[in-house]
Amino acid sequence: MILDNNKRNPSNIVSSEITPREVFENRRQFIKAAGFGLAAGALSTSFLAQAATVVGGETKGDGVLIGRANAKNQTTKATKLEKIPAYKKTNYGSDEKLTSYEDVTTYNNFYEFGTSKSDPAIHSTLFKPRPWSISIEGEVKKAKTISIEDLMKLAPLEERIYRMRCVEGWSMVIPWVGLPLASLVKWAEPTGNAKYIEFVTANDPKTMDGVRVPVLDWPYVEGLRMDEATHPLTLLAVGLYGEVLPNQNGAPVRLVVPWKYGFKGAKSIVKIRFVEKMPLTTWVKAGPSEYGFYANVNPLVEHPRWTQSSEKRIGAGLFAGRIKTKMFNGYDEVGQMYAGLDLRKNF
Ligand SMILES: Nc1nc2c(c(=O)[nH]1)N[C@H]1C(S)=C(S)[C@@H](COP(=O)(O)O)O[C@H]1N2
Ligand SMILES: [Mo]
Repeated sequence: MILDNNKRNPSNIVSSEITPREVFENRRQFIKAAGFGLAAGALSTSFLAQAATVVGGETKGDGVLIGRANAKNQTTKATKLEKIPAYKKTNYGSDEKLTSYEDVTTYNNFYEFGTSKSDPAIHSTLFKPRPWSISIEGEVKKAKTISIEDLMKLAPLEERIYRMRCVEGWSMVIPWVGLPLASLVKWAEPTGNAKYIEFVTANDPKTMDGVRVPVLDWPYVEGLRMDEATHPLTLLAVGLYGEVLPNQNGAPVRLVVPWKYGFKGAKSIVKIRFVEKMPLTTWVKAGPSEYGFYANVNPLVEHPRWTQSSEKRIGAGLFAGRIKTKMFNGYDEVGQMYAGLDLRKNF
């Protein structure tokens, strides 16, 4: 994954942050897609522009796509998002200084909308988070679907202020609104064979320019062990700052697992599968030596290309200096789930 640098361009990602074999595979896939999968007429300007940047062509500024709104005519303030009518406040993180709404909604990782931090806010305007439903499959008594409206009624919505630590070495403090994932798990009625949950996210090339480019193996998939999924800290977020989630933050519903690196927090979930075996997740597939299934925040396990012992708090200011990263991102109560597990091997 990418080191925090707003000005980096996508061509650098390919050369320096994905292993050569993956670059080769991706180029092959891309060439195949361009040659056979898609008729030339189906390629939008922005697809061509983005494809060119990712496959090693010229970057236009900060990887900005051609033929879409740009940062200047599309600010987050322009979008009036619906307030969440009722939710209860909690004590989680009540002593933390919040990251500003502006930073939370304009500095994002959501590669389906592009690989720059600014891309998701700019390029997610065509994405339609409603109507929405999640399909529940696999090791459950009966496969079923649930609408976003019904999901939001499974348990009282609560506001929880959580720290989020990205594997890239930056962090934020975000006031989420959501409900415990445990309440959905209960509603889903998993069978005794369900040992893990797989989360599959939206993959719509019509509204998500980024999925036309094989930087990751789409759709984005994440997973949790059953005890992690039902841990009281694990949240299905449907809002932030008291409003429904902006598209760039994973509307209409995303996972939040505060003791794990941010990439575990799958955005815009469309499918939840209960499974017996550990799911093969997107970042593990992309770089198994760099990203593990557990991905617990751990200052003692260095990323092969950078330190995990400290982090930059977004919005803290130019001279703020880095903060020491805490084991489990400071959520010590989860430690007991990993007793007997070698957290260096199971990183
Ligand atoms: N579907 C999807 N989910 C995703 C990602 C992504 O690229 N696609 N990026 C992840 C990463 S690396 C991080 S740090 C968080 C960022 O969440 P935020 O932009 O809401 O702060 O989302 C995670 N969820
Ligand atoms: Mo991340």
